[in-house]
Amino acid sequence: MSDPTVQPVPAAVVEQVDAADITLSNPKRAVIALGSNLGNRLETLQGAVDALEDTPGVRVKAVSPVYETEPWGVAPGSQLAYLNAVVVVKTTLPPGSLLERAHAIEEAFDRVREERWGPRTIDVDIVSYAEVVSDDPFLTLPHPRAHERAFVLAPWSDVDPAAQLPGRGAIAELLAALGREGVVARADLELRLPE
Ligand code: A4P
Ligand code: MG
Repeated sequence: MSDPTVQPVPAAVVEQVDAADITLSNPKRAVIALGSNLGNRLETLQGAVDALEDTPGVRVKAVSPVYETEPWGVAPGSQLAYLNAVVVVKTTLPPGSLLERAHAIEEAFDRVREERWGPRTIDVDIVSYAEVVSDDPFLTLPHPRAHERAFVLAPWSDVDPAAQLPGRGAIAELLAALGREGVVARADLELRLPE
């Protein structure tokens, strides 16, 4: 027999706990890398910046210059050039919720995942989140390849020259060691910081 003094909780009161609703009380700084090599690349990058700013719990603090970059990790000539940029945000979302939002933005821009490092309308990667270091494959922090990518480090150093990549050191030094081959500033293209 069930205890008649224990009232069942009406369904309406059972709160849906959505990961994206969980917020932290003190905002954290996160660095997000954007890349596009399909479709209207600049428009898509701007759309991603705007979508980040439209996210509850996310404020875009800085948007980097735009770079045109040779595709990394694929045979030369097999893919179109990328436009890459970096966005610095302050966020009350925990890292997992920020990644969910990144994936939702990719889906909104019809990102198709067919092959690893395949061409894409938009890639939204989390480069770093505060000082968090994690080897979780779902969200590795900092991004496991950021330190070896001038297309991430160059735009990042434009908006935050003194930045450190947790566990890897000063980004200025990482970039100096890598060089900027295949990574060219497109001063004629500009991303707007949302108002
Ligand atoms: N994941 C783990 N850690 C992270 C993180 N810090 N940020 C997981 C974002 N995602 C992270 O990613 C695969 C899985 O990685 C996700 O499900 C997520 O849970 P994906 O975006 O689905 O696939 P992908 O991007 O093709 O794979 P990957 O390995 O993330 O590729 P990369 O390293 O992002 O490289 N060349 C130039 N010039 N410019 C570019 O922007 N980008 C890539 C993609 C290749 N070559 C490029 C560029
Ligand atoms: Mg990715």
